[in-house]
Amino acid sequence: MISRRKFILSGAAGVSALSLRGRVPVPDDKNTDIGTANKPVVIATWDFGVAANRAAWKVLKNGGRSLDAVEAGVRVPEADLKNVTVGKGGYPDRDGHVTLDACIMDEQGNCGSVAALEYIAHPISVARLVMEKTPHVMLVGEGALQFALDNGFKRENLLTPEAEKAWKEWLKEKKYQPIINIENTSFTTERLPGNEYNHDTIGMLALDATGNLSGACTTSGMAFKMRGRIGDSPIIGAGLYVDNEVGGATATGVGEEVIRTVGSFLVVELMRQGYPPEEACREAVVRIAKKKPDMAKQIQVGFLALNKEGEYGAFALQKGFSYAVCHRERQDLLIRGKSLY
Ligand code: SD4
Repeated sequence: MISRRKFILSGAAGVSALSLRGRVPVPDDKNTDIGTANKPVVIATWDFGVAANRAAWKVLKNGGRSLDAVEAGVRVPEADLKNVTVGKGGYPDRDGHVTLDACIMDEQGNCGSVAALEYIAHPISVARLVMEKTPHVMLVGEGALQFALDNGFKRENLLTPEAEKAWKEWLKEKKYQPIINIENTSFTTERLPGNEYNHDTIGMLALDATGNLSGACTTSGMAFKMRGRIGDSPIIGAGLYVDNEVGGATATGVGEEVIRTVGSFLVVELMRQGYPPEEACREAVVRIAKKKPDMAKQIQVGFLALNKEGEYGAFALQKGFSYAVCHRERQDLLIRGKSLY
């Protein structure tokens, strides 16, 4: 359990002069929830990112590779049975199956992904194996399960009694509609003061001591989703994208809207054009809002980004988005992300 006292709530963590590399003007909005850290640094979505960052930091502080750090980091919420949106203990689909999505990307542009994977508690490690041991990027469903079992992963029941109870409760009305931060529930980690909602996918980005970037993203997806539904989280370019020349980005929230905008790729490309991380995230959020203004007011989407210089930032549609940052000077840093609404 992490003490709330150790959390540092910050709206402008270590603001620095921003290095704009491109010609594209920065949007004139003055949100400056932007931080800079010397490498190594790791950032992750939501309050549970604090505990995940700690595991990643153990790798980074000893000069380890960012890829190893992000895998170790996101395995923490994957193993947390009280976390109902990632890994074992995640809420099932509408038919009662816990199906997990995850992807990982390294500094060389290698990537691996699994989607609709059942019975395996650590989909991120299966995704890494897809990246490293197969000529493919993505395995889904039965094939992903078979690959995991063939490679020594343990088959286990991922539906906890708590998640089953919540599913049976949901069955009474069967309301199939994404509601802002619906996945809120109790967590082992503390929350930001005033942050009622803590949910969703963990997306993590790390810059290691050698200056290499990697990212990971893992989720049980939208609670009580249709059987077969896959969100943005395992889709390279949507839920996660890393370009070692520029930076990385990851997404959380209603994946359909992230896929429609190829959100994480968009954020990275905006950073390539010179946008600082928070402004790049903001622009991606604004694009979603512009396309479907009415819907955008009712759903949550958040982006998180880290560039090659160790500058980081985030932006979301709705209030309540938080992200965790860890580097040499500041560990257990938790930041309330800015939002459009
Ligand atoms: C997804 N972005 O599957 C993930 C998590 C989620 O509401 O559904 N959140 O879309």
